[in-house]
Amino acid sequence: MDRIRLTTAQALVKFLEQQYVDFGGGPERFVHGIFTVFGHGNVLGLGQALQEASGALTVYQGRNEQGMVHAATAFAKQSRRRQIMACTASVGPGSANMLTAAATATANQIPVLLLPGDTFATRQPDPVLQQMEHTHNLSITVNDAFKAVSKYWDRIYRPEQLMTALLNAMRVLTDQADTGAVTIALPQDVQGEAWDYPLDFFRKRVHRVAPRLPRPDEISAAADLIASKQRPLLVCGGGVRYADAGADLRAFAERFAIPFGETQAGKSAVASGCAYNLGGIGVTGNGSANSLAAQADLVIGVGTRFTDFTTGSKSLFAHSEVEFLTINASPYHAAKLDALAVVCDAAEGLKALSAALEERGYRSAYTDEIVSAKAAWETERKRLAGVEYTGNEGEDSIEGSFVPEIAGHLDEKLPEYAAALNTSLTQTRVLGILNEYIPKDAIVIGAAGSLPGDMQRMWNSAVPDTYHMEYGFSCMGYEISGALGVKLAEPEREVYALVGDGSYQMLHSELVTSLQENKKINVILLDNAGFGCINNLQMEQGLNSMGTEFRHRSPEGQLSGELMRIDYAASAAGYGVKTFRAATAEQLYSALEEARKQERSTLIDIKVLPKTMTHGYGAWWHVGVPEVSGSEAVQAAYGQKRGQLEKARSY
Ligand SMILES: Cc1ncc(C[n+]2csc(CCOP(=O)(O)OP(=O)(O)O)c2C)c(N)n1
Ligand SMILES: [Mg+2]
Repeated sequence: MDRIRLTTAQALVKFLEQQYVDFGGGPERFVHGIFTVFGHGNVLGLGQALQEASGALTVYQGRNEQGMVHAATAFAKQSRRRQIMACTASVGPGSANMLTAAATATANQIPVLLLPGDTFATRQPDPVLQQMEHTHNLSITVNDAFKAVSKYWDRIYRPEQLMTALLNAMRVLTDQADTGAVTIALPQDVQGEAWDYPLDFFRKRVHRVAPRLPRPDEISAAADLIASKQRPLLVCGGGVRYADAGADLRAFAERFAIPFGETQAGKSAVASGCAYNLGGIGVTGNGSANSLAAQADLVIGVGTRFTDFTTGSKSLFAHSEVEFLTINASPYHAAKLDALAVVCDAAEGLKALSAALEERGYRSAYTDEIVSAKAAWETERKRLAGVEYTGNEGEDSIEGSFVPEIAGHLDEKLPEYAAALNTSLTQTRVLGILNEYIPKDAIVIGAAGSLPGDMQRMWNSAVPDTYHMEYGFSCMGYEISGALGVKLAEPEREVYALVGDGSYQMLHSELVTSLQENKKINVILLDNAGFGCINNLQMEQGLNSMGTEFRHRSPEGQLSGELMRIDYAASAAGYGVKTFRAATAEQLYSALEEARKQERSTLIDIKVLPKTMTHGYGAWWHVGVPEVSGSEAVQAAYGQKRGQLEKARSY
């Protein structure tokens, strides 16, 4: 057998360069590049290997390990999991910094290959710089923490272990049902140790990823179930997008007159304009989708994990005889809600089910409900997009209420907010303007705070695959990092990260990487002076506002002083980002227009009135309300929760 003498790290890079996937359209490179933050744990081993490599992997320089892994995850998500990135961090803190993003990738089932450096396999220098010493078990390192957030985990103590580790890594990274972060920990000495690897290990490998086909008896049972129902409703999940099944779902909905709601991951699989697309469903869904969901006698989940946000903590699907049918590549997710499960690829399942239903001559019993539901939401959406703060004393200064429990206090508070932020813009108006003025084929990215809810409700995706939301983990800090990953995946399109002031403060380091790479991203920052959605949550459940607004400490010692005034535009301008400020609709229009003309990354610092996000629309969310409290408001909230729980399904 021909052999080649390489270090572990050199062998790793050589192998990754040779991995291809074939989803039916011919082989394509699987690993696009590698994000790095070098330190003593990886620069000499993996760093040297990358320097000597053929250059087939593009080497990126990350700024923060969490940020770079989010970027890598967004790249793979936008590539529909058909191309991935690797990420390497040093040891100790550098590796630990990747944990949050590893969890984000795994929660969202997005493949990413993580290569943290590790402490010495020989233990000769122990404790090496940044080593954590566990007196009861010397084999535990910081990297063991990745076991909880990875779909495959390994540590390479000997160079020859790399071969089985990498073959298993590829199995998981290309899995269509059960993928996520793959962590291969690389002790810093082993990275540089050599071995005579069989040459054949480095041959070009094409991983043929075939869609899982449904079994005919499963399809037949599913078609019989649908045929027995009058008012079925589809839930379009992320699996529809990964399977490239948007057109199949649309055809299925149109042929059998079945409306569908979109989850955060599934949104934009089909354009919003489709007559059967009711838009966002669930806790952050819209009133119309949720009202049809409440009346459905069959819920057909396609490629969805049925999270609490989609099911209203299992209370949304309230028809007395509702049953569940699922089409999912993962047997685990397919079995949720005690559904009749068809375990297969979304596109294949929909095609087969369509043929079976046609044989049965099926059509739903809806008459004009779908049209009127869509029209009703469009009216509400337009209202939201138009809401302005007039500032007129004595009259209603704002039209409509946003957060019902707070509406009573809102008029009283608005003048303070308006003065501190020097704005008259509501968040819903900003969303309306953005949706109207940014290019239809631009990609919008979001993750946490109140924006994902507003976007799931209000955003019209005119072009498929233009809505990129990380809501499997809802991880603050994904927005800007993710925008970079999306731009790397789709360099021809404009990308817009919609980010709250809280998320921006938490993590925006990859903005600098976007400048370095000349990959333009647009940051749309909505400054409402706080953790707005969490403030809503605490106040709705009977608590006071505490620790969720950005206020100075008061003379009394509480965080209840003046609202902080932060110039986010100035912060980004320092990096070299082209920045704009907007506190009126006109300023926002012109900032968007100018931002379009820029070649480098931009940021629009938009001041919005707190509490002017969307809220409500008929779905319950089960949260941890205290059972005992001296506050009547908390007691009342607990009573409401008990009442809701009685109506919710328990499994
Ligand atoms: C990493 C991380 N930490 C904490 C949270 C909990 N959390 C969810 S939203 C939120 C506040 C977000 O504030 P901001 O970005 O300003 O958005 P807003 O709600 O004001 O629109 C927090 C702290 C989270 N989702 N992610
Ligand atoms: Mg905020």
